[in-house]
Amino acid sequence: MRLYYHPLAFNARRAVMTAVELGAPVELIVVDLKNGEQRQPPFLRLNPNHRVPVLQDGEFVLWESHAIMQYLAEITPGQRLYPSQPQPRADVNRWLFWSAYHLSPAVRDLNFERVIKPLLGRGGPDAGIVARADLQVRELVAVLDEHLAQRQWLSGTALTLADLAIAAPLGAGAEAELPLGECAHLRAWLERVQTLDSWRRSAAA
Ligand SMILES: N[C@@H](CCC(=O)N[C@@H](CS)C(=O)NCC(=O)O)C(=O)O
Repeated sequence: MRLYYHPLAFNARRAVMTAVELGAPVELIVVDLKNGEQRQPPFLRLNPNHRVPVLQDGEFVLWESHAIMQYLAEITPGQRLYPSQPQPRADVNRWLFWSAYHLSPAVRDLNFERVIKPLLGRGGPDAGIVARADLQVRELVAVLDEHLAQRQWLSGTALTLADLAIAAPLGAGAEAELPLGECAHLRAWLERVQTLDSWRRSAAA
C-alpha cells in the first residue's frame, strides 16, 4: 500500500500514526505541497481535492484521513484501535466526526495563518480569521479537557483511533499558538500520546 502524505500536514499525520500503530505495510510517499505537486494531474487523478493524505491499496484509492484510519484498522486482523462492538465503535466514530467537522478545520485556520502562510511567504496572519478560529478552538479544547478529567484515553480504557485523530492537529500546539494553557487534563493526555512510537515516527524531521 502507498500512503501519500507531507511531514507537516497534520491531517496526514493521523493516517501515518494509524499505519504505524497497526504495523500496516505502507510505503510513505511525500507529496511536495510547497511546490504544488498536489495540483498536478498525476496527483489530482488520485485526489481531485488536491489534498493529502491519500491511500492507494492496489486499484483502490481512498482520500479523507479519518476514512483511511478506519480502512487501515478494518483490514488489520486482531487490531485493538477500532472496537468491533456497535456502541464502542460508535463512540470512536463520534470523535472521528468531531475531529473532521470541528476541531481540525479550526486548528487548520490557526496553523495556516500563523505557521504555513509565513512558510510560503504569503504574508502575515489575517486577524479576523485568527480571532474566529481561536474562539472556536478554545470552545472545543474545553470540551476535550472536561472529557479527559476522569479518563486516560478519549474512548474506552485504551488507545483508539479517536486519540490518534485528535492528537494530530493538537501537535501543532506551540507554533500555531493553540490556546491549550488552561487545559491541564488535555495536556496530560497529549503527553501520553506523545510518548507513542507512532508520534515520534510521524514527526517532521
Ligand atoms: N479533510 C481532509 C483534509 C486534508 C487536508 O486539508 N490536507 C492538507 C494538508 S493538512 C493539504 O493537503 N493541503 C493542500 C492543499 O490544500 O492544496 C482529510 O482529513 O484528509
